Amino acid sequence: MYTILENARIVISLLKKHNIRHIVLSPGGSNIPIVQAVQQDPFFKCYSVVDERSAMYFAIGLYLKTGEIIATSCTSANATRNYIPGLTEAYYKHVPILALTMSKHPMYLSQEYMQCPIQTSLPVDAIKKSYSIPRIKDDYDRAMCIRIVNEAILELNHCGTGPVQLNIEELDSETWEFDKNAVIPEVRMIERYNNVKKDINLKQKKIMILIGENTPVSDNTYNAIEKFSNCYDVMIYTNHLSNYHGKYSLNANLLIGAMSQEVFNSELKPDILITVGGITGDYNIYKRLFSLNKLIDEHWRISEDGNVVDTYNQLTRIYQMSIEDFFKGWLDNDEINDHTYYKKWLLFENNINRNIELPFSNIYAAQQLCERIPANSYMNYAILNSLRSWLLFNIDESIKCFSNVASFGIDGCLSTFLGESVDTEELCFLIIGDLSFYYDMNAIGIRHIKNNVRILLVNNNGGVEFKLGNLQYKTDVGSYIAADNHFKNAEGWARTQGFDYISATNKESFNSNINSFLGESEKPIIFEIFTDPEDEKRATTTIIDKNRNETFSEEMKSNLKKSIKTIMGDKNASKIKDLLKKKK
Ligand SMILES: Cc1ncc(C[n+]2csc(CCOP(=O)(O)OP(=O)(O)O)c2C)c(N)n1
Repeated sequence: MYTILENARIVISLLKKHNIRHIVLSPGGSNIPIVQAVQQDPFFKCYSVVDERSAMYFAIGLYLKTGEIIATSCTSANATRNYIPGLTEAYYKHVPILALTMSKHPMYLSQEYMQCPIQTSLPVDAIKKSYSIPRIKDDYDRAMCIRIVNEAILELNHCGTGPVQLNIEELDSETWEFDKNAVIPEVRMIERYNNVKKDINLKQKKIMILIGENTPVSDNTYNAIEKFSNCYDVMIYTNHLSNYHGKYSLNANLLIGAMSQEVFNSELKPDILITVGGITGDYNIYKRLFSLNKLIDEHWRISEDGNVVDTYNQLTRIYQMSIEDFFKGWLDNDEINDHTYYKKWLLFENNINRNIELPFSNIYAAQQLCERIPANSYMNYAILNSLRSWLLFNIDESIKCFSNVASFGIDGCLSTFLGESVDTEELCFLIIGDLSFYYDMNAIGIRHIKNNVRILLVNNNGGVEFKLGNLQYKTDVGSYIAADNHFKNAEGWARTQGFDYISATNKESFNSNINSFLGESEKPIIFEIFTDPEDEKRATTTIIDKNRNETFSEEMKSNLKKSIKTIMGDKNASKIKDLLKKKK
C-alpha cells in the first residue's frame, strides 16, 4: 500500500535507483506519503529526529561518517524553516543532502490558509538549487516530475557537492490517503558521466547522432565524429544549422517531415540517440523523437555544461565532457563495413523528390536559389517559416548557416545577420518575412553594413506562419494574429539607407532578378518578393504530400497493394494504378 500521490511515489522510486538509502525523518502530517513508503521498505535506513534543526545537523553528521548522500523529510509550514541553520552549514561544508519538503497546492499561497508559508524560499546560501514537483494530472506532469526528480538528485554532486531542496506539492485531502493497489513506479533514471566507460556494446546498436545548432566544429572534433562513425552503424542527422557535413551525415528534414511516425518507428528509429550542439530549430525531427512513452533505448546528451536537458523525454545519460573527448572515448580498433542503418536512411532519402512544380512562395525561392548560393557564403534564416522552408532543400557544404533558434524571436534576425556580415568579404544572405524585417528595420541604418549583404525579404502580408494550418477556419487570423496589412514595401527605406532594391511579384520577375541578387554589387541589396499566403500554404502541402508516398516502407507499400486488390479486385486496382501514374 502506498500514497495516492504519484509524484511522491516517483521520488521514492528514484531515491532507490540512485541508491540514496539513509533518510532522516521528522514527524508531521504533510510528509506522511514519504514516511509511510520508506518505513516499510527494507532498502531504506530510517532515522527519526523530532526537531528539524537537529534533523538537518544529524544528517550532516551521518554524511561525514558514511560519505553517502543523505535524504531528509519534514512536514510543511514552519518545519522547512527549521532546516535552514543545518542547510547553511551543509551548504558551506559542501554536504550533499537532499531535503525533501512538502507544500500545499499553490492556489493556497498567501490566502490565510493553514500551514502555508512559502516552502521554496530558502536562502541562496542554504541550498545549491531548489526544485519543486507538481501533483500529477497528466502525462506531461509525469514526464516533468521524472526529469525534475532526476535532476535534483544529480545536482547533489554536479560541479561540486552540496544540499538541494526537492519540494513535493500535494493537497491536504490527499495527504493521508493510500491505495492498496498503488506501486512504486518503474521510472527512467538519468545518470551523469564525466568519462566514457564502455559498458554497452555499441556494435549491435543503430545509432543516431543529432547535431543541433552549431558553429562549425574544430577539425579535431570533426575527425573524432568521423572515426566514431567508421566504427559503429551511425546515421548523423543534420540540418543547415548543424554546419556539419560528414561521411554519414544526412539533411533529412524533408524526409522526416513527409514520413509517418509509424514508418519512422518501424524503419528508422535509432536504438541510441546521441545529441550534441544546441537547439535544432527543427520541428520535423522533434516530432519524431519526442514521446511520452519509451521510444528509444537510450538518449545520451553530450555537453560540457552537464545540464539535465531532456528534449525528447527519453534522456538516460548526460556525458559532461567535450564532444571530441566523448567520441574519442568510444573509439574502437575495428571499423565496420556494413553500415546497414545508415544505408536504410539513404534508401528513403534517395526517393525524395525536391524537383517539383511549386507556386511562387518562400519555398519556391528556396528551391530556385538553394543550389545557386555561391560557395563559402554565409546564410541566416529568420525563425520558423523562413528556416523551415529552406531546411527542406540542400545547400553547398561550404556555406555556413545560422538562425536565432535559441530564443526564437522575430525581433533580432536582421541585426544578428548584419553582425555576421561585417566580419567577412564573402556574400551573406538573409531570408526573412515581412513582420520580422520591419520589426528590426532600423538595423539597415547601421553604419558598418557592406556591399556583401543580400536580403531576401518575403513579403507575404503578415505572419504566414499562422495561416499554414487550419486556424483560419476557426477564427479570424489576419486582423490580429498574423497582423496583415501593416507593411507595404521596403523600397523607400532601403534606398534611403543606400541599398539597391529589386522586387518580384511572380516567378518570371523573380527568376529574371536572381543573377543581380547573387552577383557582385557596389551596394548591399534588398530583394523583396511579394507572395500570396495561399500560395505559401500550397507550396508547403505540395512538397510534403508529393513526398509522402516515397516514405512508405516497402512492407507498407505491399500491404497497401494487397488490401486495395482485396477490396477492389485486380482489374480495378490496375485501373487506379494507371490513373495515378498519369497524374504523376
Ligand atoms: C519578438 C517576437 N514577437 C512575436 C513572435 C511570434 N511570432 C512568431 S512567427 C511570427 C510571424 C512572423 O512573420 P513574418 O516575419 O512575416 O514571417 P512569415 O511567417 O510570414 O514567413 C510571429 C509574430 C516572436 N517569435 N518573437
